[in-house]
Amino acid sequence: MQSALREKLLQLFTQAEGEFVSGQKLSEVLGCSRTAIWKHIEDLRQEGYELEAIRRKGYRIIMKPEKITSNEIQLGLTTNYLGRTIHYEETVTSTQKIAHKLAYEGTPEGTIVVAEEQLAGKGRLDRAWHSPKYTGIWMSIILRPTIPPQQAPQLTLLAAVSVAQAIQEVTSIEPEIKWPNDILVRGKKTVGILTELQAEADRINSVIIGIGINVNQSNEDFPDDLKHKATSLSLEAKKIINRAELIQAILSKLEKRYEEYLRTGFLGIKLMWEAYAISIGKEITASTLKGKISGYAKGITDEGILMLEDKEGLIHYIHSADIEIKSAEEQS
Ligand code: BT5
Repeated sequence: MQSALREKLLQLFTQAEGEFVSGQKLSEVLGCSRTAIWKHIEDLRQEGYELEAIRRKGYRIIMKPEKITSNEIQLGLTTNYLGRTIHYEETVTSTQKIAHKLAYEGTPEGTIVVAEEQLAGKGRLDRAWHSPKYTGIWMSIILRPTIPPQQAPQLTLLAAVSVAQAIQEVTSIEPEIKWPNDILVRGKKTVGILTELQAEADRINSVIIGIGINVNQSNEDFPDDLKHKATSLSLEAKKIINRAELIQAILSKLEKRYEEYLRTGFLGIKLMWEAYAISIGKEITASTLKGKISGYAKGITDEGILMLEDKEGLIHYIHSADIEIKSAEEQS
């Protein structure tokens, strides 16, 4: 089905809020025959929409599919370019992999890749990201900022702020950010962000921001090794969350924050980030590729680098690490 027509049809059903829309009205508004409408309805059924048809009354929507469709993301999207090109797939190895290929081929800035399931979802340092079907948001976003490659880690913090703001807006949950890329709810990991680059020594070609969000998983959906340290928004908010709506909110916040960042620099993002930060002002251990350092997390620099003060009062500038926050009892 033509996507504009499909969008209009879904819009009519959405406006009807579960009430019947007559075949007559559908064919008038969409400008096609009633037989054509019937065919479009069949197409929607194929996609997993549950529609009821009653003679003389028309059609009504009973259930939208569990799937996120590109249309649902685009319907009501308020951005100028983020999410205006969508690559949606049912099952992928990793959305990052597809996004890398698209970026290399020159896809427009703001292109997103969204999948229902990842068979080889990636975390940092080749760790695995658990991405079961229909439950989460597994999304990669392609940006082409004109910033030096060394500043790219700032985009991880920018993305974390945008996702945290969107979560707060859509679910009323108050998330927390653990430097650099984790979003936690009540101390449990709910979101992971992976920023990857296609760059030359002094210029960025593309930044691929991978965002993984546990949205509607129940406790049983998590493997044993994650059960105690991960949670989903739905478990925390105690209701099912509309994934398409959350994607829209993320894209909207991210575009705003990104535009501000390109115009005015990192400082504004830093202030917003600090409002969510839980790892600052605490005793932490940072595991870096060079080894572990323990100390007091003083804050982040104006560039987004973590400052850790060790027992001797020496400040370590940490560009990338896994952070463990010492428990309340261990804090001195
Ligand atoms: C991250 O890595 O947190 C970045 C995750 C990025 C995932 C997105 S999904 C869309 C895009 N496509 C991809 O293939 N990836 C991106 P890191 O900080 O290294 O954390 C990884 C660790 O988090 C794992 O070793 C597990 O301990 C834990 N983990 C794995 N899956 C999880 C999940 N669903 N929820 C919470 N924790 C998880």
